[in-house]
Amino acid sequence: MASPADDKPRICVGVIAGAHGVHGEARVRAFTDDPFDVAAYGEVETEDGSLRFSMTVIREAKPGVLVVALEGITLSREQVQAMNGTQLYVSRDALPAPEDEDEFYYADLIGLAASYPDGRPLGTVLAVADYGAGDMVDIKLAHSSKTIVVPFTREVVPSVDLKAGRIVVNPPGGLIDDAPEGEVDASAAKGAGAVMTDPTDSTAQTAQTAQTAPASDPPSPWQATILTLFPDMFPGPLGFSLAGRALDQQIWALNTLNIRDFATDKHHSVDDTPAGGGAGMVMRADVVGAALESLGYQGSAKGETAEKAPNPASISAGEKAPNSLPLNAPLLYLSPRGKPLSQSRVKALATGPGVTVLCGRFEGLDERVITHFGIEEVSIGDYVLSGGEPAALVLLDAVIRLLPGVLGAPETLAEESFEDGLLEYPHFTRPAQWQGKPIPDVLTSGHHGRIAEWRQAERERITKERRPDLWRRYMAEEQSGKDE
Ligand code: 6GU
Repeated sequence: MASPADDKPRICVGVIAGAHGVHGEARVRAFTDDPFDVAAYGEVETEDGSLRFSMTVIREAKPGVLVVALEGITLSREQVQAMNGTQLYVSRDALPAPEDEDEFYYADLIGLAASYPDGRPLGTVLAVADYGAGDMVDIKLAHSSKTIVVPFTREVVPSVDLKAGRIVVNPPGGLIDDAPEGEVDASAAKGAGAVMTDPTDSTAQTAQTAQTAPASDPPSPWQATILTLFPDMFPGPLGFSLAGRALDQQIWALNTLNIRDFATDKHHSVDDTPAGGGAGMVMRADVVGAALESLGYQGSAKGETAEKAPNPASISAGEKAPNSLPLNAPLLYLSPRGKPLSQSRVKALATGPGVTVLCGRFEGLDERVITHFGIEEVSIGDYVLSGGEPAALVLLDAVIRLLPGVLGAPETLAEESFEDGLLEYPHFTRPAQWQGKPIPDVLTSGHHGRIAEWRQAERERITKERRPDLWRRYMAEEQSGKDE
């Protein structure tokens, strides 16, 4: 995709990953081979070209994520936060030529004509991306509206000729006839990776440097907005494994707001002693209220459900808030007093636009904030944590794994605990004997019917033993099912 100003290809070198400090510095996740190079190619611009600035790297916050000062532009912390998820592009011309003649920038491949080995036209390269299993090429077929995705391997893409503007593609058998309309969608390509290595002796390739502009607008990420006194606790464990990959792939986006930034006195105090006396401190209504209002939440004097509106104050005219908060994202306050979190609530959150989570600290939050904004209180169990942040991480983890594209095999979701009111059956794998203990015979019998029966019986036994509450509900539902 070209910048609005001209048709020159651009490379995405990084993405804003949140605000840092109080002076409008930003965290940037770098896509460059060496993360520090994210600032090395001169000015960057946003996808729509509306903002341009250069950056100075202050330090690396964690691997691949840099704290940068934005040069030639003055943004408040809130404005930087509102840009969370914004991709930063440089002109293709600003980047050095790939070192190896077998390497290509993704941007150089987009738009090339693809043909079969015998010269018949196949289509046009729409996008190139690494979805996690090596570089893949999206090709819009010449004689249909369909798109196919093929691996960028020597076997499938035996030749790339940039000068001639052509690649040769040997589509794996069955791919073209079988691809149902719309199923293979280039919009899933978020424009990953820029330098790809043409395979020589291996079949898979490595994406090495920056990213190209997306071939089409990616779906907007599921938006997690966290109000906390400890923004550095996020993404924490959610930066790893499945959730971390999904964050990189922009399946979800994280925006943290430091509640302390909304304190108005010179000590930046966020809490005070409880009215009526007693131990501990209470989070102040004015400070937390200002933080929520900065996001566009508008309270109601009667304490009805909070309404959500974009916050015009957070973004100046002419700027785009690419990750502006999703309207109607539910507003939750995590506290041990809340309604217990359930898998069905988690599922409902996963199908929505995102969630805004207020993390409590100290003894609690001034009750007027809860009623004014109509906040839903949620607990993650009957024990007390020192603050809502670990609970927020738990809640987000539970939701993120359900977002489309995060788990490899959705069928594993169907059989897991709570899905139908029963806990999961026990699992076994090799070795067949361990510490004198065998794997139950039925599981190695190959008899699918008997295996399914055994697993169901085990689920019932374990649920009855460990969770009489779930067992009673399960039995009641079985009974009412029979009565219908
Ligand atoms: Cl959400 N917060 C705190 N502080 N403690 C908890 C909790 C939440 N859920 C269970 N215990």
